[in-house]
Formats: sequence, structure tokens, C-alpha cells
Amino acid sequence: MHKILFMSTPVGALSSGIGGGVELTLYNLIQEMQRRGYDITTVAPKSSFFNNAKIIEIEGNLHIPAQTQSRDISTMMPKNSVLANMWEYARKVQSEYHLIVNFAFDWLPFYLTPFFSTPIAQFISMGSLCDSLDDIMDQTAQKYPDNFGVYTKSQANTFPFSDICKILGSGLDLSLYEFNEQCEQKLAWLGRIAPEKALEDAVKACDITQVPLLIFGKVQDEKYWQDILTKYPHAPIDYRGFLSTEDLQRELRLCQGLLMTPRWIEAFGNVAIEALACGVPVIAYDRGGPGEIVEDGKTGFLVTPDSVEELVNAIKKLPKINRLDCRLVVEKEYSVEVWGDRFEQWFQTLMIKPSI
Ligand code: HBI
Repeated sequence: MHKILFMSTPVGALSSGIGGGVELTLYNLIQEMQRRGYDITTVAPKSSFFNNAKIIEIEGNLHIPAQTQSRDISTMMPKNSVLANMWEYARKVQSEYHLIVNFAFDWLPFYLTPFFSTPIAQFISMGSLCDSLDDIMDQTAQKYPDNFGVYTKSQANTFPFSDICKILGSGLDLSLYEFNEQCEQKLAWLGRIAPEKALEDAVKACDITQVPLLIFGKVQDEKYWQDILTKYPHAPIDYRGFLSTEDLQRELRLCQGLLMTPRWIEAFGNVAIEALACGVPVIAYDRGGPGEIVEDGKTGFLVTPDSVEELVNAIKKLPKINRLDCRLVVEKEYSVEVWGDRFEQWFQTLMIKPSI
């Protein structure tokens, strides 16, 4: 039985929503690899929880989300760092595992990699954000060129080691998402409510069109959220909170379309395939992962980044999209089976072969 150790992000407990897309990626990958007969253990900050998963909860102080810092920031370690404690645990138990997989977008795991005897696969969950992190990632990639996996080519292209990255895409357990042919006259926005996700553009577009906007996700930056409410007091918005996948898709599938307004190079944009899985077309800024996922005119519309005017024009064209095409594309490209094959092949090339 192959035993693999997943090392989570240090910014928040799993299922808190603070970890954003990497939480969904971790959950789906654990389920899919367990289904394929792998023994998966996940190391994560205390209070982490996932259904049907073995979680080792580690004490310690959370790390600052990298996207809130400037590019030239020096690497900082909080007192009693949960990340340092997670990797101290990994060091102790490493000989029990055939592979370790790092999901943290932080300096320490990359620096520690050569000190470990068990191979470490590096899954990079965002585009380049910080010079010191780019530097240690590049140094590690030069030593272990087969060990770097990313979501998309546009994400890989933000790093100096883009040519050695394995492009793995993403996947969903489609049985959790119900296709809906009919829809109501309302739009959705889904994600961490923080400046890099530019929710304000979606709210402005709905203020102009007066099409109701359902907002799903965790408020990560309270001041940013309050500023939006103050600036657009008459926008038809309805904040639905951070919902479970089951509750989210029940409301999302009734929407006419999803607006994706990333200000940064979104590494993938799991929310895009969650919407498409429900038959909901996606209107997205043509940058990063969404630019590779949305097929313009077929599963939604790609618009000039940061153009609210083009968002408004695309909203009017949504009825032209055949909602079944959205579901069919996800079944073909983004099922956990297709995605799981890519991850399993990558892991197989890296892991210690278990002794017979
Ligand atoms: N910031 N420092 C740090 N470490 C992470 O692992 C991290 C992060 N910010 C965001 C984040 N992970 C996830 O939300 C994304 O990887 C999706």
C-alpha cells in the first residue's frame, strides 16, 4: 500500500475557507487518491477537518497569506510557527511514507527539501508573488526538476522555472454538482472576498445592469468588503456567506452566469469549473487560469481584464450560451478521474517504490 503524506497550507485550518482554492484541491485529491487505493495522511493546522480523511492537527501560529504582502518582503516566521511544527512532524515520520507532497506557498518547505530522505513533490497553488519565494523555489527546482506541479501554463509562466513545471489542471467530484438547464435572472460571484479577487468590479457591473448578484465566499478582508458596501449602497447584491459545496451548488446552479474578476494571475480558478459543472456559463477577465478554462462564446465569455464595461456587455449575451455545453466540457476535461490520472502518474515517477 503506497503511503503519501500531504502537507497543507499554514494560513488557515482546512475547511475554514482561508486556504481558498487549495482547500478544495486538497479535499478532492485526498478522496480521489484514497479511491485509487493510496493511504493518504494530511498534516494541517489544528481545528482542520475534512470528511473521510486522516488529518494530523498541528499546534502553532498561522502564517500571513503571501498575496497580502509586497513582492520584496523578506521571509518572516511567526513565533511558534505552525509551518515549522508541521515540518518537524514530517521530518520525524518521513521514513513511514513513500512520498511527501507540499501544498504550502511558503519558503520553509522548499528550503528543507534537500534535508529530507523521503522524496517531496511540490504542488504550487498560486502564481509568482514574492522574490525571496521565487528564489528558493527556483533553487529547489534546479535540484529536483521533476518535482514541481502547477494548475496551468499561465501560472507556470509567472515563475523563472516555468519550463520544468508539470501542468496538472484541476478536477471536481461531479457527483456533487447537479446540472440545471433553467436559470433565474441573477448572477453569482464566488471566492475569497479580498482585493486580488476584485469583487468590486462585479458589484459595479451589477449596479449598472441592476441584475441581482449572489456573493458566495469568506470575507477575508473586512475593510475591503465594507468599502464595497459603502461605495455601492444601491447595488442589488445578496451576500450568501461561505457555504458547503452541497449548499453552494444548490444556489449557484439557478444563476444565469458566474462573474470572475481576478485582479491577479489566478493560478486556476476552481470556481469556474464549479459553475460550469452546474451548467452556469462564466464571464471572466482574460488572464491566468480562467483564460485557459473558459471557451469564449461556448462556455461563457472572456473579456479585457479590468473592463467593467465589457463585463456589462457580456452579461447581456449570456442567453446565447447552451448551458449543457458548460457541463459537458467539465465532464470531458475536469472530472476527478481525468485529473486524478495526471496526479497519479506524476506521483508514481517520484515516490519510493514500496518493497515487495
Ligand atoms: N499564503 N503564505 C501563504 N501560504 C500559503 O500556503 C497560501 C497563502 N495564501 C493563499 C493560499 N495559500 C491559498 O489560498 C492559495 O494557495 C489558493
